[in-house]
Amino acid sequence: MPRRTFGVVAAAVLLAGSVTACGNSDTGEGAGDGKLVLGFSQVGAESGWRTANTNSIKEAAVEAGVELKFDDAQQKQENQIKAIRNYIQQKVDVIAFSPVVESGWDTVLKEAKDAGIPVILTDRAVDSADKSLYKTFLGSDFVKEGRLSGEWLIENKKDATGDVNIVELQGTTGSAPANDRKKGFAEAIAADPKLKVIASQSGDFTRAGGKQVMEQFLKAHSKIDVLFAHNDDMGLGALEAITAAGKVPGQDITIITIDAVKDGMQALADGKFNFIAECSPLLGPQLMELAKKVHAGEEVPARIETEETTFTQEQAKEALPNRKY
Ligand code: GYE
Repeated sequence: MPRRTFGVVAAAVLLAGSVTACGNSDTGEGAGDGKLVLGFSQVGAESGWRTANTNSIKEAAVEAGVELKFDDAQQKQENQIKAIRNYIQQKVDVIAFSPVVESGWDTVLKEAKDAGIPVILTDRAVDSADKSLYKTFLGSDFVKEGRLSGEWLIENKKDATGDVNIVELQGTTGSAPANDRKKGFAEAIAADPKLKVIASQSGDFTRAGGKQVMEQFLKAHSKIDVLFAHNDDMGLGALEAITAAGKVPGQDITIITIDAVKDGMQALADGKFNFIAECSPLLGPQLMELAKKVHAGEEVPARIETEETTFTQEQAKEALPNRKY
């Protein structure tokens, strides 16, 4: 269902704008058959979100007639740097990547720039001070996702008496979504002093990580009222730990997650989760359009954000039958 619209208005206007020039068509090995060659370095396959994101990019490339070179970095920055250097050597037309962590990209981005290959950041941001090292960022407002989660919790616990003890499962250490979701959530719950984060640790965005860290939390703390997990998969892993500890997820412990992939939405509809802030992985079509634009030398907005919503248990029940990923 095309129920989602993307992007800021400016972005939409620019993306819909007409192509004015054919650009530097002499770049890239694939230029022979006229196809744009896009080298994409993916973070890994750590979550349901990531799988949906990879599928979206692969499908959109086929549809857009783009020749995609794809590399899975298995959550390792060194692998991403290697892949990007490979793409530079192969003289691809455009490089896109989803940086596993925010820091440490300046050198390789400078190499791409010196080679005249435009770079698009997809999904996750970098902290480079030199913004000329990449053309644009396409992805979500992670701070907002954290804030919406915190605001829902304030409302949900407004009548609670005494401290509300929260444990937090962070995403990959140093990644933009982990940093920003933590920040947005903390800022929001600061408005209610009874909401207290008593433990916060990384579960690396995986089910196994979520389960293992939640087991530790449950051992160390006898009173846990809320779990805030930075993605569905860690929340799903934590469900096993919570059930094994003899507690009822969604009732004894209020669970908030981010993403809204199918398995997460199912857990929400089943009453095991209590709230999800959505993060859309369907970035493929916009990425292909942007790749064509930057290759043609056109101006693109510096930042293009996906539009997202939130889900309660009732809303999840309604949305689930049409959920594609
Ligand atoms: O939330 C998580 C994935 O970068 C937005 O990465 C993405 C995050 C997503 O592993 O499930």
